[in-house]
Amino acid sequence: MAGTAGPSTLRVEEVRRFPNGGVRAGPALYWDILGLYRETLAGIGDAGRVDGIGIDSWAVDYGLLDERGALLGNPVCYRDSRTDGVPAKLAATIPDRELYDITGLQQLPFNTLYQLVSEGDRLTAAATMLLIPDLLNYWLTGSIGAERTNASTTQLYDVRARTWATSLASRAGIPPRLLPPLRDPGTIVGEAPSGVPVIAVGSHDTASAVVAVPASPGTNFAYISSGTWSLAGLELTAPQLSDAALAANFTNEGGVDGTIRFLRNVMGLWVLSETMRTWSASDLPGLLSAAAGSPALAAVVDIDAPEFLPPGDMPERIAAACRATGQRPPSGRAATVRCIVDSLALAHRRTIHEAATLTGRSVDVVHIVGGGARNELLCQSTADACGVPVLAGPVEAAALGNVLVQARALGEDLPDLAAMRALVRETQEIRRYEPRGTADWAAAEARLRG
Ligand code: LRH
Repeated sequence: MAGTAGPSTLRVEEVRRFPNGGVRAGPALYWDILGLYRETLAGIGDAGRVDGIGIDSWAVDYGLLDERGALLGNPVCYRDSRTDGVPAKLAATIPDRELYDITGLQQLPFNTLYQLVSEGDRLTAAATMLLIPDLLNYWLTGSIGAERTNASTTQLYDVRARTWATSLASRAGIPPRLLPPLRDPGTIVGEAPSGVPVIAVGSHDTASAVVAVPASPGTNFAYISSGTWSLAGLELTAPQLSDAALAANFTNEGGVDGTIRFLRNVMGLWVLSETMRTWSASDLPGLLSAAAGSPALAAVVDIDAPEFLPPGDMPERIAAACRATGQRPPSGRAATVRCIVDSLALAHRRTIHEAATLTGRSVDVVHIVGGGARNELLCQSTADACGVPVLAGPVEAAALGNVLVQARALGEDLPDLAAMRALVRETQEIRRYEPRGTADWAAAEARLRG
């Protein structure tokens, strides 16, 4: 994406798009990291003259470098099964309560901590671990470091001290030498070969996306960064590490300007994209409009159940989940898509209600940003399920948040998140969905329990 930010302008446009997905080779599911780097370079070329470059990507995944800075093996996709059983095993050494107290992170089997533990002996050859955006930054500039928002997703970062949790790493068998110096969003990483500065942004895509949530000052808002995942929760100024937050499996990820994203990973539109892959279908608008004509809440599943995490035949998994809870599985494509969207909206409702309860806050409006903001059925269903208005947009929130942080680093007058969000509000298309009281979401929630 190429973008412009400030003083009263904000826009991004796509200059290059390429597919990204796991590549299964032998027993493992990898990322094609060199292909991604090649396309990144080509995209930078396509963008023409720019004042800065900032890279954000999905969290948790990494490459290991040897002493010389050469990549040791291909980065593994977090949906790979190599961490199966690792969290339970590690809990015998580091109890969940203690781990949460230090890192504040939601237990997800693919957290970097568990992935590194599953590397075993391979770690002895490694000198450095770089998360995906840090790895691409290193290749572009030669500079090694760990941008803080993404570091906070590793479960190796002390959320209160804002440092690497080195003694925790040692206890888990991870050499602290792997953890590179931390850098803040807005600092200069180095120079690309063209001489353009490479700037650390909120390199965790969700951190960048939440920068661009167009919340008005003084409103009680929740957000959902909706794409492959739905990241649903609240913005706080300090981590919330209570027993109740641990039990509800909420995360405290670090945001731009020291904010905390108190949220849960909800399985997201991944389930729909995998369903379409199973069907070899590509007409998303057609499927969604057929789904809109299919009855609401006919069948719902717990979209957050672990069986929906790995790639595979989602329609079959959905049917099995319906049977297990005494519901008739959806029949046909329209009803299946309706079931996925309704189930996602139900998970949004549950998560936002929990976030409000756990923090003692009220939620008057839910912002949906990211690709899901384009999905009218999902936005309306989320408004209906949550019982509050949904403000949908911008779709390209992560790119906008990325560009805003770069612009500030380059001297644009965007002193804080409020100023950045005001610019998003003034310039981006945002659509409002009012809640309709036409379906019984509480009864649907009860059906999940069988
Ligand atoms: C969204 C995301 C999310 C992480 C997941 C691995 O793209 O970064 O915040 O939990 O990918």
